Amino acid sequence: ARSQYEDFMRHVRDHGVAKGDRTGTGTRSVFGHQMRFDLNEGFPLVTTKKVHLKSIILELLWFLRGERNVRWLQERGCTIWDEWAADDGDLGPVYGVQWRSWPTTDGGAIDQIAEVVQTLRSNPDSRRIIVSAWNVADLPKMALMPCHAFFQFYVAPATEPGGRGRLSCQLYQRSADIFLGVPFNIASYALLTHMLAQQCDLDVGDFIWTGGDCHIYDNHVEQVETQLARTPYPYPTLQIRRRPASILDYAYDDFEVLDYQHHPAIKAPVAV
Ligand code: THF
Repeated sequence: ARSQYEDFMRHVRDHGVAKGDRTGTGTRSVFGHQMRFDLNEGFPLVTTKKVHLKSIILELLWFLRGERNVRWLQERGCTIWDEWAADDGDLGPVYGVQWRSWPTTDGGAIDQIAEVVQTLRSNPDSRRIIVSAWNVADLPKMALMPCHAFFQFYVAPATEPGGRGRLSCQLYQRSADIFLGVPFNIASYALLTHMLAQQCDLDVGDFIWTGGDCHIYDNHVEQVETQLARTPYPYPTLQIRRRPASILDYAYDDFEVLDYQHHPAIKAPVAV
């Protein structure tokens, strides 16, 4: 349903327990929640506030480049990672590094994204099409441990001869900032699913979001009230303007979101 995100937010507001957290801000929190977005019913970009899709696209391209420094984002006007970066912009071996070059004990590196593409093409029935950012040995070196930590792809076979399979993705997010982060996280993985489907000649299926500690920060409560008083619009549509040569060759201008009807933006401080 188009109000899944808002229903989730309302549920945590009404039933969350008061809980302290690393940042010292304080939260209302629920442990464990799942949402399922059928990507054929529209692109799941939250409509009850304006969501800054440019930052979402740039962040995803930055992950796919295997970056660990915020400079590339800053040069493009995206500041969402600045709070956690060291003076030289470094974040340590965060998402991009683990996705593209998970270090092996013998000094090599594994490109988990390349392996996903290869497996989707050669063995779509596989139950091992997984990317993990949760590199236990590297966690102490990261500026922030991965929130969206582990994701799996699944191909439902074509239902008619000559038809296409349908690509679904499920994400496990250990920690979920419902007001600020979750709209970004949902749209980011929905986008990645569309890109991989295009690269592997598949249709899109579902994006399933699974959350661990799902929380509303105490300093977002007023913003949440504003948002929950609004009625969601139908989701927009994603268009990818060309088919790049590989999953690593997408550019910001390749993406267009059509008919994004939304309520006004709502500002909120991010807990660091
Ligand atoms: N830490 C916390 N507390 N919340 C998070 O959502 C979060 N992340 C990433 C890492 N640590 C986190 C960083 N991602 C915004 C959005 C995503 C972020 C960080 C900040 C943010 O401030 N969004 C504003 C402005 C958007 C913009 O400037 O482009 C917004 O209104 O949406 C979640 O993975």
